[in-house]
Amino acid sequence: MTRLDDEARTLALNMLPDWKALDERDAIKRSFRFADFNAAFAFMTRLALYAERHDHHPEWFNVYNRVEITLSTHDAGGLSQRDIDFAHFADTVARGFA
Ligand code: H2B
Repeated sequence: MTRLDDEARTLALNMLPDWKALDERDAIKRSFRFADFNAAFAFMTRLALYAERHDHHPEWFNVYNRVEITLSTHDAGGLSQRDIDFAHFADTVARGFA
């Protein structure tokens, strides 16, 4: 897996308006909010199965109904297409809980 170049990165992030690039490193982050912990954990379970299937894992933080996710490809030292794909999957799953 290789890091996205500047043009690919810009194009990809334009399609993920809810995700913000971090200042401190090459990673993107989004916070999700759900009705309650049950919904948040169900969301995390869907993402956990995706992560295992794709061997690509999120950095995340959960408090009750809030899930903060940071995505970066550690092996590549920055953002790769795997992070973009994961972010789209997370957005799609979250929409199912709205
Ligand atoms: N997840 C993320 N986010 N970045 C990686 O580089 C990565 C991963 N590498 N999950 C995988 C696992 C690697 O460590 C294993 C050995 O395939």
